[in-house]
Amino acid sequence: MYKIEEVKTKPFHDQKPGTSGLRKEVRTFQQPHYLENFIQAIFNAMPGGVKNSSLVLGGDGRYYNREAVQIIIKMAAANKISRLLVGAGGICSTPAVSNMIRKLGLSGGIILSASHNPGGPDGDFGVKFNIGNGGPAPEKVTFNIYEKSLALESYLIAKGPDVDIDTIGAVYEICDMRLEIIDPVKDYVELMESIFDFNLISRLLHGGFRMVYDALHAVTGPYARAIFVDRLGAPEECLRNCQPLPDFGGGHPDPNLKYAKELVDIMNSPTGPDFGAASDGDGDRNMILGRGLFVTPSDSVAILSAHATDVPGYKKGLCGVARSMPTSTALDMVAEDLGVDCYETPTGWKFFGNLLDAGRITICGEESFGTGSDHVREKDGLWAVLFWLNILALRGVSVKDIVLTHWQKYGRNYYTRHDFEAVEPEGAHRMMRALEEKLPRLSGSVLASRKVSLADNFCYHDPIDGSESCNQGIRIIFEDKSRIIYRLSGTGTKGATIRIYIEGYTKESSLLAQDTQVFLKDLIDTSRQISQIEAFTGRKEPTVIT
Ligand code: VG1
Ligand code: CO
Repeated sequence: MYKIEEVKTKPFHDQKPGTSGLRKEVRTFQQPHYLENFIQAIFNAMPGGVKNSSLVLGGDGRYYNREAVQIIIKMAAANKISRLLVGAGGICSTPAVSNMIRKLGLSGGIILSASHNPGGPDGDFGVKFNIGNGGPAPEKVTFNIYEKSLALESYLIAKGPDVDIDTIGAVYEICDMRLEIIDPVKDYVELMESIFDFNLISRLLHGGFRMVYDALHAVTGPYARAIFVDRLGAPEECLRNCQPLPDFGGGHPDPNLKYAKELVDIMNSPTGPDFGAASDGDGDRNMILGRGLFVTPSDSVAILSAHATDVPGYKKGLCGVARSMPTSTALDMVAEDLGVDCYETPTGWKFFGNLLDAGRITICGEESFGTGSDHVREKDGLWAVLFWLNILALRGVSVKDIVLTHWQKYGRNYYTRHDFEAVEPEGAHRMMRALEEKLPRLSGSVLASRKVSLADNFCYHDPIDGSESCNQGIRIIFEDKSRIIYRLSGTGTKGATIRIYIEGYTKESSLLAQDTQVFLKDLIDTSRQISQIEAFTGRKEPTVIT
């Protein structure tokens, strides 16, 4: 019924994977051969080759997800992949894919998602490739994929009818490939049960404690229903926007103060719920809110690490922790207190993989609403939510109590990220080059009455495989622990996105409850002056502040 064809093609030159996979506008992916080329490049670059390989495939349900699944099924069969598992409906969250690869010992996985970017015909689409450890392909693999994409002359596809991907348990033979349609939720729920004290959390949710979870119409809806309502017994009303939609209901599936504003408003009401959380398009990010309080992701990873032994899965303590370079140094102080190592990696989850595999770290996180542990090789939104619930259930206190107690002990790292999106790329690159040239003069200088202790362009030396990843962001670190960091995004799809990360630290108890933008005002002003961002880009104010 299926006939393998070799289709002649020409390489596209813009298929270089960014921070996490290839992310482009849907329209770009809809061009003839565009998706096919990238998938063929992945198959050609697969570590270990395609022969006898097994893959899992799923996506966040965004526009073009179903079409892409059909194309990839037929290409996998033609390329002689031996076993392909597809999440029913073409659905699977990023952490669930990671779990599936590990649990079933697969060779890798393909995730169809542009994560937190908007969806729909005018939105974005993306493809991520994960390797056999369950994590995002490391740079040596993504560089190889790119090289293969540039050399492509043809791709293989099995021509034939579309497959019914909606029946869990269905098994097909396509060419010589075994195709299985699987439940994308079940194994993930079992994994969560093996880590957290579900009975304790269930008692909390039955005892007057009110939570609300917002899936932003993205992939975590079915996972949240299975866990919070079906398994833990929370009322249905605790779920918001839990029906996945191809255009995410017109919103950005990005859990932050701007794009999850409805949830933030609910949590800011004096009579609001005790706990609020949200996740992104593909389910790997999380936002945590208490009543009237937003927990910064940098604080969240520090607090979870400090309370790790509250959770059955981490009873033995942590072997080490890690954070991405722009993430605040709140985690470093917890690590010092626990007597474990704290690693600093470039932005992007792929850099945690080696440390996790080598047993050097247990928990890690990024300022961009990503938190995770060695339970999978991706950041994991619902895992972070359950971690918080487990701590709250055990301690019987509020989110605010936990956060204030933490600040009193360690001090507070005020933190904000200013994003300048869709900037004209030429200006953005010139600004970064100018900053780089200024670095030697900045070291040791005094800016707005703070002495600069280090100014450099971050270069990472992987302690496990010795690889080097340079040009990962401009760091300006001051003697009082304040930091200003500049990076260009690797996930934006329109023009360039400049991210400026600003951090200030205090241990003064009278200064612990300030407004973040007010506390950081002089550092924010300094960050604009040093970079001359307005002169280079014409932008005065950021598009998004988190
Ligand atoms: C952004 C975040 C980064 C995160 C990446 C992928 O990358 O800053 O921390 O790992 O998105 O997250 P960039 O290059 O745009 O700054 V996800 O939820 O899109 O997998
Ligand atoms: Co994501």
